Amino acid sequence: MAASRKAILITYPVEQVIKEAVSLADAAGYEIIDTLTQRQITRSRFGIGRGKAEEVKELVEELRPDVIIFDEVIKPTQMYNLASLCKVQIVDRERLILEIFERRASTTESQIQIKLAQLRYDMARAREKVRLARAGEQPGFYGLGKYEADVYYLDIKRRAAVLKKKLEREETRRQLHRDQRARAGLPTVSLAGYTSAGKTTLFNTLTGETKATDKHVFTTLSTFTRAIDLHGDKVLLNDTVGFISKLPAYMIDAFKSTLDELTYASIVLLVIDISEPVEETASKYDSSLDVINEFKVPGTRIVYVLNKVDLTNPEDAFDKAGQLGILDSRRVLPVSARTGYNINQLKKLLRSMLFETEKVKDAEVKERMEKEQT
Ligand SMILES: Nc1nc2c(ncn2[C@@H]2O[C@H](COP(=O)(O)OP(=O)(O)OP(=O)(O)O)[C@@H](O)[C@H]2O)c(=O)[nH]1
Ligand SMILES: [Mg+2]
Repeated sequence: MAASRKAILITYPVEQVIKEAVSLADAAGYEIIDTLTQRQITRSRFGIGRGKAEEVKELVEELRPDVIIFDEVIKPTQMYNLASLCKVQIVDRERLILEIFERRASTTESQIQIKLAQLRYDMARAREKVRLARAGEQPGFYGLGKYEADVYYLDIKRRAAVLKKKLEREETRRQLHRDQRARAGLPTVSLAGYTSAGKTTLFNTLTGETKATDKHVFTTLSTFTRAIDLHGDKVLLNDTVGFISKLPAYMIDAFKSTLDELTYASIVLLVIDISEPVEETASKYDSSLDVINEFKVPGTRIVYVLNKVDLTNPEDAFDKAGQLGILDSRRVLPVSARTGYNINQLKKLLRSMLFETEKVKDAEVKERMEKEQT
């Protein structure tokens, strides 16, 4: 394996935020050799304050990193200013996520999606970057100075349009598959949730597959579908791409066709890592809901899977779920995808939601009638 590139990380002084940034950097193939934190990292000139920027500059001279990872979405001017002060390339949060996707994308569709997302990232910054590069090139801006801003912008736009067409063809193909499945009459259950929540592990446990799972973020970048047997009735189970906080809208857009499965699913299993401290679980849960809402999944179709309960216990899991505000729902279940704890319960719950609604309604009516009679 290639030696990892060295990076200095700039992020917020919050443990979980640092942890996630390091994990992202790791997944993109960077080794963090030092971390600087500041409460505000979206300030005017450098993103960080002047004093902090000088501190970074000194660290760069001392440690000679390949890049600075800036764990926020910053403006081209801020990136340019920091790059020219420190004489090293800046990789912001979006760029970092794009780099991970680029390394991981293995299917044609995800490769087109990632290229398109990269072009959208460049497009939003094209004019500004060319203007800055013409004023004097800096790391990360090399070669742009020779362009006319509009020519560069239009070139990116044209390439993006070509990719969009290709992606539409892939989407049509996917739609055909979906139609075939619909004709087969099988309901679909889709897994969703924050990256590393354990979706693929649960997928493997339920299907007997051996799809790759990993502690790294963004292990899964394309959708898989397999049939599973719910004590006699068949359903299709979908594994999907994980979510992450501060995922820009265009990136969700780029993966829209993959995540579209959520819109068509009869049930969405929202997988939540319940073993983490509740603040962490809560912020990931919020980010997940944001994405799920994008796809207009009604609340009644969501099952909350409190995963990794083997690392804690069911009481703690329910307590945390309560703090997230999802306790009163009947569709909450602590499970362990790893040990298999409550997996049968999960299957029963799915079965009852998908196939026994009528029976349940009948039973309810019967019960009410009996009550009325007494
Ligand atoms: N202890 C424990 N670990 C688990 C459980 N489920 C998953 N994991 C671990 O959590 C990590 C992430 O699991 P994945 O299944 O790859 O997570 P994912 O949600 O598919 O992640 P992405 O594909 O990146 O979105 C792996 O190291 C798994 O072994 C569980 O129930 N208990
Ligand atoms: Mg996965």
